[in-house]
Amino acid sequence: MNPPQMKNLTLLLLLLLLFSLHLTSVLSWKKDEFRNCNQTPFCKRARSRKPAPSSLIATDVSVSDGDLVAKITNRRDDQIKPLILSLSAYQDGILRLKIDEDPSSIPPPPKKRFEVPNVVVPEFTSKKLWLQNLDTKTLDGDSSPSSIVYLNEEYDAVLRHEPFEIYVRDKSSGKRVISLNSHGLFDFEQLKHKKPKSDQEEEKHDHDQYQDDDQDQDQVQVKEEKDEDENWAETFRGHTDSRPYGPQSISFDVSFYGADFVYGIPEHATSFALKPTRGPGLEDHSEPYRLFNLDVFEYVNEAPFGLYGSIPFMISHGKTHGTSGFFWLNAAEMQIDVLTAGWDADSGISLPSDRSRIDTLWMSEAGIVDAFFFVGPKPKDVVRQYTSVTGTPAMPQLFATAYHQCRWNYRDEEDVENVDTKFDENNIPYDVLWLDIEHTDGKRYFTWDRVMFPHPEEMQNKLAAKGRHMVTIVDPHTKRDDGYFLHKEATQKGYYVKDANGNDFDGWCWPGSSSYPDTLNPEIRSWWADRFSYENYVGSTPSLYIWNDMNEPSVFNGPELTMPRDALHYGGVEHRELHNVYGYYFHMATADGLQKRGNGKDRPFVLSRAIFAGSQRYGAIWTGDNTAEWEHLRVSVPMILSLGLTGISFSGADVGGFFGNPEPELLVRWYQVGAFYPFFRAHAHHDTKRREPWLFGERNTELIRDAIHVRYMLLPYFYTLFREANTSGVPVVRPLWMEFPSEEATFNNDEAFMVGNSILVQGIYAERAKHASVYLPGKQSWYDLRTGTTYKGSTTYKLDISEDSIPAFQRAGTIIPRKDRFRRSSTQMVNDPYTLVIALNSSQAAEGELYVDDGKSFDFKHGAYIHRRFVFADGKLTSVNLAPTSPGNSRFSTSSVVERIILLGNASRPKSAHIESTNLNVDIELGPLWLQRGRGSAVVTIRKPGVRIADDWTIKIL
Ligand code: NBV
Repeated sequence: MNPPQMKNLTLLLLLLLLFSLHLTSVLSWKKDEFRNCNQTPFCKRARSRKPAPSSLIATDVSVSDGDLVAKITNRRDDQIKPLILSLSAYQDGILRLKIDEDPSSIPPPPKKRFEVPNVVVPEFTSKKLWLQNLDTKTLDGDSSPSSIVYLNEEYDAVLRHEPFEIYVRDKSSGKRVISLNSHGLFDFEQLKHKKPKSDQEEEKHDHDQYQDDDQDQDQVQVKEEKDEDENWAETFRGHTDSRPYGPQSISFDVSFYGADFVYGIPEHATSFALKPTRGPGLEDHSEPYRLFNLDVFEYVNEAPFGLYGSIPFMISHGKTHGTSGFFWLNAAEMQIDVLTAGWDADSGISLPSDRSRIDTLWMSEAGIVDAFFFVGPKPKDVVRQYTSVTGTPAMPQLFATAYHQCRWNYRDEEDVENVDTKFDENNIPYDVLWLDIEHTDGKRYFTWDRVMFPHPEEMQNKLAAKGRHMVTIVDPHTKRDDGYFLHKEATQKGYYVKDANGNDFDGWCWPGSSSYPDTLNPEIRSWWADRFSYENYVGSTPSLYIWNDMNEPSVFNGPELTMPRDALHYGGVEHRELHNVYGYYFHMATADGLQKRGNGKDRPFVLSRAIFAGSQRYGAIWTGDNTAEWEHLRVSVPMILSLGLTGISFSGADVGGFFGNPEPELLVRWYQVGAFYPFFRAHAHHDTKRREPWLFGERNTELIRDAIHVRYMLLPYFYTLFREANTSGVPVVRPLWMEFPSEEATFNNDEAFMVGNSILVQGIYAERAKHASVYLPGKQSWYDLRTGTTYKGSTTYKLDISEDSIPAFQRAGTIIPRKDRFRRSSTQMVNDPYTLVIALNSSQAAEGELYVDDGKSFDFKHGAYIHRRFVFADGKLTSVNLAPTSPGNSRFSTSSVVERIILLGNASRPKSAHIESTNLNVDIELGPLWLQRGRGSAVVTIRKPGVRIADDWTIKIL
């Protein structure tokens, strides 16, 4: 070996050593590696302020371009430059508030603050209600004027001039819904230019002249210098991030009225109803909810620490007002306190006390105020209002709504083939097989390890022949290897994020030294999207889809395992300003790439770990690296509920738990709950034992098969719900109170959840559970999903539990479409006949819907779909068309028929049924509700009515 070779080898060994040391240190979560509020200067500052009447006032209030505009001035300090404010109203009860620095101020701000682009959907702007006249008056009980903005028939918004406050109120009663700055905590740190050292010296000299020469003063001075230094840089665990514009944080208080609980602001592994973080009765060191996208290894339960995604949208719900929401479009680190009653006891502030109120404190490191108030008042109104701003969830392909099998890693082509065959041998359907980072050539994404995966196309085509798909992983960290085409091109084009000195940022991740594409820039996004064309991604085929991991972004040697806050993006944006939205743009560009490739017709499927508000438009998300523990199974439900409430309907947790080896019982229970997750995927860390469904003995295989079968039977129902989410924003999996908004007993229940409006599922989260306590809400009854046994509503039951299944019920008054024949994959079930399960209510009536399209293309956007409403009343079942039939629409049809109709709760015992369109009579028999297990009480079954789901028809029970 020559000396340069020796040197390289030593360097490599050293790096490997460092890397393995680093890995062992991150493989179990250490709180200390992440900042807490006290170690985060803006959070510490904001939390130390006390509530008091605000010294801010709104001046120069006028109407401009359909908005209410004003200046926000500090009446106690005329040295502080006024801020500019605008208030705009949008259709459907939405108020948008913007506050920023004034570009025309003297001196002007050193740069424009970051306003998050491409999150608000373009259609939203057309919903603006143009304000015509200024409506300013002194409201009852006030001493200063307020300006009023019309929102809708029931609600308006009020800008109170002095002290500055904004609130939305119910017009008829005058009662408040949401307010901002009612506790005077609004604070906006304006950008500064760092003064040259000479000026600082001069100031110090001037200052010295007025000081006595005693020791106390010296100490004050040292502290001031330290504070001054802290303004321009911040240090955490040996990392120093420069702050070229000084502190630039924003904070304010928001109050929700008529509220019993607040929810949302994912992603945290916590309860669904957010627990208070500060105020009387809580320990001093309790932390606020942190929104900062981080790669947290082995995260723990019940922690407000930030995980992989951030959605700064909070929803309140309560008996008095109903539901309302507040969304702050801001991508910098955010911290949010939920305050306990009495936290403001000595503030001298008295707010209307006629309604229960929850106060919160919002703090962000940078950006502007761009906030949206949603008036509700029903839960589904709020999600509709929010998704009209950030977009409704994308409509997935049918295959993506079925079961996914993943592992880090399926080793090679033989492994893939074996796993695939075993599913068939064990009669377990699955749709997608996933390949993790090891499938690549040295973690160079868009490449294949040619020894392990020499025939990628052939491998994918074999799966595709059974109607199955493959997903490969593509992460943002790009190996800095001059021989790697992606790196070469990105370097030449200048497409990487830069460090504070303007060089390509170089961080450490799976491939070693890595750089990161700057997908904030639309040009770079378009380039990134083109990487997914079949020509560019060699070895990819039309049945291959993508998984974006580590896009927080994860940087092993960065502060808190992410990118330094002073890294620079397109347009001079500091990483601190956009951190939480980095992964979103990466996800967006990847989804765009899949949409553009080939014939450009197929809907993309991209799973992303990092998320931001609006991620629902680009694909699915999962809750990251959970652990094979019962508590992680339990917390998966509130996590998925929170995501759904904040727009991200297509989400799931790793079934089985990523880290560790689940006991078979836990694995089975996880499959039973996971079968109802919107995104249903099993996944495992490479250090865990293999855990494909057939590896735990015959009985457990049977139980897991059964759980997966439930999902496949219910696919028509799930697909219909995905379409509902796609059109209205209402999530597939919802909290009970979304369906039963006035039932207090449901408000903090996060162990049970609704799948659509018809199915209630109660998870089992404990070992060897023999009983479960289940609350069934509403006035109507519920039917056990498998046995048809009836239970009265508004009652808590203590149910006996077996290993076979978890409690799940169909709500009386609903109709669920199913497909009961089992195939290898969802694709192979496309033409299968349907079963309709009619759960009759006390009036012997029920309703349900079915949505069907080609499961793949965008033709549904041009009307190529079937959308039926099934109505059962007066002994007749009718299928009504819900799809528009305008002549310009493209057509979709299917010859699929209804092969079975099951009636639950029928008062009489009918003999036969008459099909009006064909004038035929068919038999009515007693049959099992749940075919596969052949259990449960026999129920009334209309066999082979043979009506096509595409047609109008009526069936009369005789
Ligand atoms: O790519 C490897 C894993 C992946 O399996 C997992 O799902 C991601 O959340 N990835 C994280 C990186 C390493 C985790 C220890």
